Parts: sequence; C-alpha cells; structure tokens
Amino acid sequence: MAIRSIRTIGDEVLKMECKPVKDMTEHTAQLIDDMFDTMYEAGGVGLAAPQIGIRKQIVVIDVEDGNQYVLINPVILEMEGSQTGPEGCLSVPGKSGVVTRPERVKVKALDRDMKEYELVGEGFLARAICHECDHLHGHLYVEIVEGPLEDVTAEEE
Ligand code: GNR
Ligand code: NI
Repeated sequence: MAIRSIRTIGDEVLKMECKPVKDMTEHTAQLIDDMFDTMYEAGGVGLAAPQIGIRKQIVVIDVEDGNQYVLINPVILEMEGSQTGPEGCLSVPGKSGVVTRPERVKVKALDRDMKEYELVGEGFLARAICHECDHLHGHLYVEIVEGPLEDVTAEEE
C-alpha cells in the first residue's frame, strides 16, 4: 500500500492528454492499487492517473455502490439526459462548483485484466465517470463550472 501525492490545479500534468495503456504490467497493477489507496486516504470517490502525476489513461472510481471500478483507456459511447449539481475535485482542494453532466453514460474500457467491458452509469456514477474521463484529456471541472467556485469547509471536503 502506498499513498501518492495528489497534484493540484496549476500543475501542468493536469492539462495534458494521457496515453493509452498497451498492456498490464506489475508496475501498472501497483499503480492501480496505489490509486485506490490514495483516493480512499483523500476521501474521494474517483481518481485519475494524472492527478498523481502519471500521464496514463487509468481511472479508479468508488461511489459506494459496492463496486471498485477500474477504467483503462475509457471511451464514452453514449450520453443521455442531463443533471446539474455540485462537483468537487481532489486537485482543486477546498472548492466546489455546479456542473451540468449527462444523467446517463455508457462507457467502454478495459478492466485490470485488460478485458474490455461496458459500464452504464446513472446519476452520481455518470457524473464521476465524466469527471474522471475529462482528467484523462487534460480538463478540470473548473473550466465548465456554472457560477462561482465556492469554498467548502474542511469537514465537508
Ligand atoms: O471526490 C470527488 N468527488 C466528486 C464529487 C462530484 C463530482 C465528481 C467528484 S470526483 C472527486 C475526486 C476527484 O477529483 N476525481 O478526479
Ligand atoms: Ni478530479
């Protein structure tokens, strides 16, 4: 178990396009484990590799629906509906803002065994998938926030 340090807004790596993963190695498997450890330690519901300084298309998500999603090279195939609500990011500490996202997304990705699968997310899971996929292409929610970025207190973070 290893906690990696989380890069914050202003760090150039958060603006970069990430590279597709070609094959699973011990190194990449360790990276995925560390991403979960780092996400849980920080109290997040998702984490993208660039947030710990790694320019690879890897995302982990745990929105407490009983699953630990690993999305490697994710591609959003379908988007449907819309939802508007608050969003935060571990790379924008202490802030929150309102963002409109699709209500439902269908994504294809590789799992940690490099097996392709499809995942349909609705509601908060759809929001998390979109937020994490944006990270892989160098985007932060602050670019699409509606209205002000608000301060959140430490207890809420
Ligand atoms: O922990 C997180 N919470 C969150 C809340 C609303 C929408 C998206 C997120 S993802 C965020 C963790 C993070 O920064 N992932 O990249
Ligand atoms: Ni984020």
